[in-house]
Amino acid sequence: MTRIPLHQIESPQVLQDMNLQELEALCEEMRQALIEKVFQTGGHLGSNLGVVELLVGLHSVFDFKRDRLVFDVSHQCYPHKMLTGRYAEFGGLRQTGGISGFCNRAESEYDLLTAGHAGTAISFGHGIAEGLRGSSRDGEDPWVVSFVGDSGFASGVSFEGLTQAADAKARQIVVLNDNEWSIAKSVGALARYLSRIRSSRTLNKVYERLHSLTTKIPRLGQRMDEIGEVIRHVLVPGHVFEELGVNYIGPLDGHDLELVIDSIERAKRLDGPILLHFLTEKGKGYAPAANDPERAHGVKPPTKVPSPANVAARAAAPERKSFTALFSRELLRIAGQDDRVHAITAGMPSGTGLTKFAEQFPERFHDVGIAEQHGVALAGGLATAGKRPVAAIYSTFLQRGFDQVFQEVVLQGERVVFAMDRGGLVGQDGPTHHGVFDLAYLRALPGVVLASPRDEIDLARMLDAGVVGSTSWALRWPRANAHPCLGPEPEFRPELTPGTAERLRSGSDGCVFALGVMVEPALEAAELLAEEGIQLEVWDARFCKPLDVGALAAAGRRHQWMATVEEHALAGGFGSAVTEALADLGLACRVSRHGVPDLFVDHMSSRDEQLVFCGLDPQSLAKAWREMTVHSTPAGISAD
Ligand SMILES: Cc1ncc(C[n+]2csc(CCOP(=O)(O)OP(=O)(O)O)c2C)c(N)n1
Repeated sequence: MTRIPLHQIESPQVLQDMNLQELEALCEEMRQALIEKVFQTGGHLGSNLGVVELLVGLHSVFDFKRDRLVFDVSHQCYPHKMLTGRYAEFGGLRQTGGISGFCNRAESEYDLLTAGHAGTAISFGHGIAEGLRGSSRDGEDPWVVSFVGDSGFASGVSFEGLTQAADAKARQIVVLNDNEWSIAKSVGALARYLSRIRSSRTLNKVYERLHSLTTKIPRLGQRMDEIGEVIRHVLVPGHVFEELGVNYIGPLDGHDLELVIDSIERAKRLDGPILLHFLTEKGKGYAPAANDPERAHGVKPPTKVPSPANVAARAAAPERKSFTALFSRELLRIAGQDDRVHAITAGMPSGTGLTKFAEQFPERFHDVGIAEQHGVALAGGLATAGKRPVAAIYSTFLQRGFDQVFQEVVLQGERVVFAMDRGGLVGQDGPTHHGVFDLAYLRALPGVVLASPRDEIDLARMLDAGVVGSTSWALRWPRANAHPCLGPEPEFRPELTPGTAERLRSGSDGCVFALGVMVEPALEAAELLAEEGIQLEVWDARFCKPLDVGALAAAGRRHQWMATVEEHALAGGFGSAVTEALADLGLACRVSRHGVPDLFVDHMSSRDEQLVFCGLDPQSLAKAWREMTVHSTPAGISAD
């Protein structure tokens, strides 16, 4: 048949009728398309370039309407999206209203798990395999393929899934995409073990070729599966996995399409579970990515040419650095003064701002890989041994380590600083990555201090205070640039004693308590209203826990209405804490809470758009507060 070009592929089933040459040509076309498209919109490049042959191979062997495919993290699912009818939508990748950069159930029946957090594809896949056991009319249970990177594979939950799948003899294939990279280089003993196996690739290649040839000879093929295993054991070192009861095939060149297809076919003939170990090159086919896989993990969207008005506004405004860069700088300063300070990352040294720390203080730096649970427990242990650990974990990923925050840290009365970057809306990554639940899940823990800086100055001060704090501190900041100095210079700011807010503006028409970077739009909204004669009092709450109950009580008595502003879910967040406190005080002040509504906010082209969607921009806040003021009457004051 003549090869169907990529843009005409509406269903992956057409791959089953293509011959090897056609499939190889398709891979080439897909690789070029990936480079072209991802540079237009931004997105994950390196991992996707590395898995083209694996996904073409899988879709040409399996019909994933009958069988099932589950991605781990799923940032490497672009080739899968291209093959499952979404090629034409790549112009809108990660943009408002466009397709997601991750698998998304709402987009396609081929996306089974709306994923973004690593380590779960084997467990989730195992659940599907168990759920489908005995479901097929033809007596053959469907296969479930879990597609996992080497770093996600090394996370604890992957092994929890694998050991159970082995016990249950699940009809499950784990495709291990081993490119030796997480976002940074993969770490840990398992990575070393995989690299030992990797060194046997030449011997294994000889075996695979032999095997591939013999399977083409009728009758010998079946036998070869059996004798092959014996030969392979002689050629290739023993494998931990087989001892666990998992059939292991590999290591295999994941860019040799013929080999990829043959080995998937072979896996189908074995009993599950099977681990198919492929070696791939992150960034394959794009030299700059292959030469620097960490940088090519994600590609930024092209910067738009700013309008002349924006250029002028930017030149007039003080320069802003990212919170990540500022945290990086301040932690280096503090660690230079206090050698008890250790830093922990869960596989994300650059994203969390710890690259320089790792260079400068290697003996005090701990990259635990995608293992937040372990990382937090480790922090508890370090604190017990007299250190001052700073666990730099994105808000969304700290969810994984919540139980360790509870038991190994807070219950022990240990002092750990949690530095939660991406505490807020994240723009293009979308719902799996928004850090909008941390206040809710940490607020319930007795004794934790929850703080959020409004600007560069308070970031440094909060970090200083947290590191010498008498309890654990959790600091949150969003994916944003920090105002260099919002409000008074540091020497005129009140001490950062937990449970104290700072008043930044006076007014008698209503009172606003904002947290973290939301102080800025709150002040801007207040300025907009001041032009109309409405004067608002504005506070930087600084702490979500403990709250400044004294300031709240006084404000609740003085004002007709109050408002809270947070870049966090309204359910259980800062506004909830404030209304609880007012209720405890017996104050029935009207409170308007502004934050992320009770839904999963879609990915959008930018965080700013999401803030507008949530009504967290100055104009929306001003509109809400204008209405509050207009509808409030002195008689409406219900305080005692
Ligand atoms: C629980 C969790 N922690 C951290 C991350 C951040 N993260 C996204 S991709 C990635 C690296 C994934 O590496 P690997 O699993 O080897 O897949 P590859 O990109 O190499 O294909 C990390 C650490 C995450 N997605 N989930």
